[in-house]
Amino acid sequence: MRCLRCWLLAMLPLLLSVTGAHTEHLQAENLALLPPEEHKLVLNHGMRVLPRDCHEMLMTSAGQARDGVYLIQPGDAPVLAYCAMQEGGWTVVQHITVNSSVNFDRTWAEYKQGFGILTGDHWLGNEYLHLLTRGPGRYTLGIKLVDKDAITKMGEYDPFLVEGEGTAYRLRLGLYQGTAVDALTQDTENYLHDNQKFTTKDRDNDNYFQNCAKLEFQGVAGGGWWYDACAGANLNRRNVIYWQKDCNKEHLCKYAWMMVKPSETVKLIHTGQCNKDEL
Ligand SMILES: [Ca+2]
Repeated sequence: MRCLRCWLLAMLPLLLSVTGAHTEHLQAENLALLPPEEHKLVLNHGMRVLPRDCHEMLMTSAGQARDGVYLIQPGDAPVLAYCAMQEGGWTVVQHITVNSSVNFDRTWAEYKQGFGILTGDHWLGNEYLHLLTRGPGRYTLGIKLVDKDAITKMGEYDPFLVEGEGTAYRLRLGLYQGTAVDALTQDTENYLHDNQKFTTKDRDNDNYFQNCAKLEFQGVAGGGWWYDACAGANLNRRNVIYWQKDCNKEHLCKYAWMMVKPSETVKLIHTGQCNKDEL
C-alpha cells in the first residue's frame, strides 16, 4: 500500500497535466492582450474543442456562460477575446473609455494584431475581425455608446464583413437598426464609412489629401479607422469618442464598444423591400 501511495504521489503531476486544465500553459495568438496575472481569468481554459466565437461558446454552455475572457478559434489558432454573454453572446472587438490610458494612435501592424487589454480598453485586431466575419455565416456588428449621463444608445449593422488584408480590411456593412444614429452608412456629414479601406498613421488608404489617422484634435491623433475624408464617426480617437450627433466634442460619450455575433440563422424575407440589402 505504501508503495502504491508513493507511486500515486509521484505520478500526481503527470496525472494532473493530462486531466487538469489549469496546469496547461495558456496558448493564444494574442496572449499579449492579457496580462500574466489575468491568465487565470480565462473561463474556458483547457476546453478541448474551442468555439468559433463567443456566441458559439454561449450555445455550447446552454446559455450558462458568464461575461469574461474566453479562448475562441475563428481561424487556425486560438485567440483570446472578451465575451459579452449577458447581452446575447457578443464577441467584443473594440472597447474604449474616453481619455483611456491605452494609446489608440497605432501602426498598421498593431491594428492588425490587436492592442490594449482585453479586460479593459482594446482593439481585438483587424485580422481577427476578418476571420470572425468572413463566414461561412453572416455576421452582425453591434455598437454600444454610453454618454456622460450614462444614457446608452445601441446600433446594429447586418451583415457586417471586414475583408482581408489584401483589400486593406475594407468595411462592408448592411442594413442598420438601433437607437443611435447610423453614422457609418448614412452620409449626412458627407462622409461615408461603408466600403472604405482601413487607414493607420503609417498606411494612408483614405480619400483625403492628408492622412486622416494623423489629424489631431487637441493634440490627439485620430487613430486607425475606415476613414473617408475624414470622419462622420470614429470610435478610436482617445479624447473624443465620435458618433455624429450622439457622441462628439459637445455631447461627450464616456464609453464605446464594438462587438460581433452571427446574424440570425432564420430571417423573414421582406419581398420587394430588400433591394438595398446588398453587401
Ligand atoms: Ca489620404
